[in-house]
Amino acid sequence: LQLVNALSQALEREQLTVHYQPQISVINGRIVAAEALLRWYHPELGQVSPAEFIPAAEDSGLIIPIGEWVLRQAVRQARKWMLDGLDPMIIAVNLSAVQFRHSDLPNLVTRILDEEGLPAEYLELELTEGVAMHDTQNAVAVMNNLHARGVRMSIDDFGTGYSSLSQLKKFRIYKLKIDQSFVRDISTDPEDKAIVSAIIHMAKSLGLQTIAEGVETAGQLAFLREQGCDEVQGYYYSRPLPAQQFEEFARAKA
Ligand code: G
Ligand code: G
Ligand code: MN
Ligand code: NA
Repeated sequence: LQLVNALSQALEREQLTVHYQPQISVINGRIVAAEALLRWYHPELGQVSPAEFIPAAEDSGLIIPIGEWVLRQAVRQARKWMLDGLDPMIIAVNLSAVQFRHSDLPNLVTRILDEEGLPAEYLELELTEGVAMHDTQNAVAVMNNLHARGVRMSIDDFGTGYSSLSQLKKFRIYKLKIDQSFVRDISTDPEDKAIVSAIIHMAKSLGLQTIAEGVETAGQLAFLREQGCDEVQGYYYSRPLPAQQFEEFARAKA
């Protein structure tokens, strides 16, 4: 409850910020996208991880205003980078289950894109497997709606949930994000190698892109490249950065 009370004031007290982590093409090393990751600094609690406060935000309903704020910040930032002449890139925003099931989501997304002036094809929404697989029928309808509005969708933390191939086929997604728990030991663990390789090949045969999360070493990158993984994200390239630092990183890389 203390956490929820503090969180309910976080927006107006300007304690929330958004950091950005690059997603890099394996083929040419360019930044193809930036994932928006929420950060909360509370004067007494210190830095609180979203892994801790997102569940509380979902239970209390605070995720609706907070999620809207993150979406707007991220879309605004992407538009600003575009105007400032950075190479075009996609902005990826995490959606919680509660936001995804909220009936206003498709209209909200369109409204924010219009108001901030970002073409829909530059926005990607990351959904966890659990979100997509819970109430599949509704999930398919919402995805069709968002897809018709031109927004991309990806499946986050892929491999940790229970998606069946038949369900995956129905979803309007274009990318699978391979969970970092499988990526961590791919240089040494034969089972993780097999899992990651299988995900990449399955995705290819379904016409989906793949990105590996939590890439920290050159060895991991080499294996992923050899398997044909399209993109990588992780500390090997960059931690999530404040907007200004992300921009400097992007300019130095271009
Ligand atoms: O960035 P970090 O590793 O601390 O994030 C921890 C978890 O919080 C991750 O699962 C990430 O997807 C989630 N997260 C970060 N930002 C957001 C956000 O804006 N919305 C939602 N729903 N989840 C987020
Ligand atoms: O669940 P989601 O994939 O949205 O969460 C991404 C989380 O992973 C973020 O909190 C981010 O800070 C974290 N992260 C990003 N890159 C790395 C990495 O290379 N290693 C580790 N351990 N965590 C990472
Ligand atoms: Mn994510
Ligand atoms: Na993930």
